[in-house]
Amino acid sequence: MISCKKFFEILEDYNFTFFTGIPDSTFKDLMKFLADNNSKELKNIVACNECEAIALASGYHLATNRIGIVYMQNSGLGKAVNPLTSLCDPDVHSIPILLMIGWRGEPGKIDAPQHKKMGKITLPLLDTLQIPYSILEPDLSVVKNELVKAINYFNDNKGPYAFIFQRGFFKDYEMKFKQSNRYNLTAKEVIQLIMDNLNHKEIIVSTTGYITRELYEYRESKNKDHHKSFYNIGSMGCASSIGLSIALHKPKNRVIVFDGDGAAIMQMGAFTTIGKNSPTNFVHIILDNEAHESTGGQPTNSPNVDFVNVALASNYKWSTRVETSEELLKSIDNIKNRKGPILILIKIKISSRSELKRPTKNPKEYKEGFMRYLNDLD
Ligand SMILES: Cc1ncc(C[n+]2csc(CCOP(=O)(O)OP(=O)(O)O)c2C)c(N)n1
Repeated sequence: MISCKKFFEILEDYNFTFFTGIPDSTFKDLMKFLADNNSKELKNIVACNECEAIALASGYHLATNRIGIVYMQNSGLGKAVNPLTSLCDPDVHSIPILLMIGWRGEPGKIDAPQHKKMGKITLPLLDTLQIPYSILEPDLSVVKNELVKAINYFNDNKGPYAFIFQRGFFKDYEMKFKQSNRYNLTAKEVIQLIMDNLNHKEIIVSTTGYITRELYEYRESKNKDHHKSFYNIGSMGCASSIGLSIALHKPKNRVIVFDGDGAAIMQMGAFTTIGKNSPTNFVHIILDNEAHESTGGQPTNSPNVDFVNVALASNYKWSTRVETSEELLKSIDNIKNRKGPILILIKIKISSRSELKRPTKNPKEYKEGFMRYLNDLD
């Protein structure tokens, strides 16, 4: 394992001080180090998705003639393919970027099912994209040599170059400034309060990360009726669109989407599709902890986003913000006879529970149970 500080010092020696991306737990300690050291010389912009991160690093290069670093989980490589091929590629504008990619689902290692395919194809995908890469060993002299190789490539080819990181690369970093907020509700309490107050005919879709794991744990502790939820364990940001389409095609049942602020921001355009298609049976619930908690609590842009008015401006029919269990109970009661699309924004605290369970079966089994449930609703 490598110290975050020493790793950063090597990058800094070679003039790499601009970072942007979407966090992956592989980089959680490096992210903490960057947050503690954000300054005029060192800048880290947490982007809304990996496509945007590539664009930000490109703008940085255009403005400064320096090379930016984009960090991402390999799941985000798919999102980045378009700007990598049509913006940065040596066949187009030829913009050098150093990619730092966390290798989830690495073949032969145990990881969650949503990472399996991308884990297998990460290196072949980079080959197809003609992006050279090094799988970094956690050794400072190796890092230095590989960086020199990347710089030589940038000098000759002016295109993206990737460093691949296996899990456990970075040593733990104790953060001086702890990310927190002023809210009291936890994700567990919110899910329990809402689920206990539904009539159980609702169709539930939940977003990737801890929110799905909280819902799964709730269902485990009650009737184990997992078939009433679609656990969207991958495809971050897509839960609301999956829910929208189910709502349009199952108009007699209410669809509740449990979303995260990071996920909602990642695909913020979905608000406009929801508003345009306006299903009356659609309820969008954002559990907003102002952080990407599932990957280590890195901040999102949420403190600057007025989700309630974004929803109304996108043609949702009702929208509210709650901070306490009393307000939440009131709003659950309030929406019983209201037509959607509805947004409930719930401000919650960062309250990670590392012992949270994960869905244990093959995702296909859950999907099949869910489809049978939807089919029987008619
Ligand atoms: C395209 C993509 N990029 C990054 C990730 C890694 N990732 C998984 S969960 C998560 C954070 C989600 O944040 P939010 O929606 O706010 O929910 P929270 O974790 O705070 O509950 C991230 C970045 C991913 N799954 N997919």
